[in-house]
Amino acid sequence: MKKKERLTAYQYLLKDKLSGDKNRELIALLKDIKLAGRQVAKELNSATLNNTIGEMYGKKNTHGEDVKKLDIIANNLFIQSLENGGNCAGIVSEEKEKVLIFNNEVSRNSKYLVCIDPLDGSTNIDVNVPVGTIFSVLKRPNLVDKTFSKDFLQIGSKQVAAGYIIYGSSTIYVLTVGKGVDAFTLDPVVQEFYLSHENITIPKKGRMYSVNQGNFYEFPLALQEYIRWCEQEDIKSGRPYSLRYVGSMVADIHRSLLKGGLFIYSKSKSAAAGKLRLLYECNPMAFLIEQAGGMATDGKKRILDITPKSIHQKSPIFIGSADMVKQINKFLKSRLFN
Ligand code: P6P
Repeated sequence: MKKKERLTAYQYLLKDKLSGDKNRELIALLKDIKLAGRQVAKELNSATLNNTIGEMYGKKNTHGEDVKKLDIIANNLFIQSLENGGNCAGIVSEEKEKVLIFNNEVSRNSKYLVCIDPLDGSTNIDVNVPVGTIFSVLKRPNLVDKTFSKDFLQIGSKQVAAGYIIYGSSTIYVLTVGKGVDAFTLDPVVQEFYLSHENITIPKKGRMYSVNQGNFYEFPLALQEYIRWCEQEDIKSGRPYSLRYVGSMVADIHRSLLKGGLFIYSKSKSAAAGKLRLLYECNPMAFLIEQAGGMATDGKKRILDITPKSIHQKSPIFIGSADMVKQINKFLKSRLFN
């Protein structure tokens, strides 16, 4: 029997989803992201031995969160690969307060912009829990003028590509270019990502909900009611559901994508807009999950319809299996979610 050919991410995209000259620059940009992903995976795998685990000597990021040494290492690797690749005109990064516009001749004329969380969930690195990179690709709205910060403030439905790289027992690059979702697993020997999951669809139903239960009494009453509903026994709907919460968005979303489930990061008494950022966490995950047949809202509207007002703007997010998002939306539409 003919052995199934192993296609690299580049070969797979070139063959079908990004065929044609018009997509050459986007495929090249996605390769630049993969390169940095491979470098970050190597840094993570040797972090304990290289003493790059831990905080950056009390440094805080723009959001007041402790910065890990690997946050900075990952951020620099992605900036270096995207700037030198020449396929991206500028980036918004969780690790940088302001927009970074690339000034070299080639990048300045690129068609694309990238919003990125270089290392999401980095608080988990010290305990060897999967972490990830989350990225979103936008088209520059105006190819004549130079790039400005406002060019990044596009609604999520305008993304041309999005995805994440999960650094776990395997390093897996999960990607959508608006034609479904595919995943590519890193072969650590040849250092290449090969197609491993084609046209992934998220189960319509699921029995796992993912929320930081410790915030329960800070949540709006409507969300408290939904969580209590998940805990009740009801054979017909498969309840009680199971609570699974890694504390790393990429890991919780990856499980939901493959097994079905609902990931929740809500607003609360101490976080009026939740914690996760729209441009480089909520939007890319919402684009990818919708492409896999799931849904993503902020409790009132579709994440991809939100007009961003600032580059680090936060949003509540309820994302995952379509039936589970529809179910929680019934609870959240009540006046008890205001
Ligand atoms: P909490 C990691 O810090 C992160 O940004 C996401 O990856 C994760 O889903 C969330 O924060 C966890 O936040 O408040 O539950 O610890």
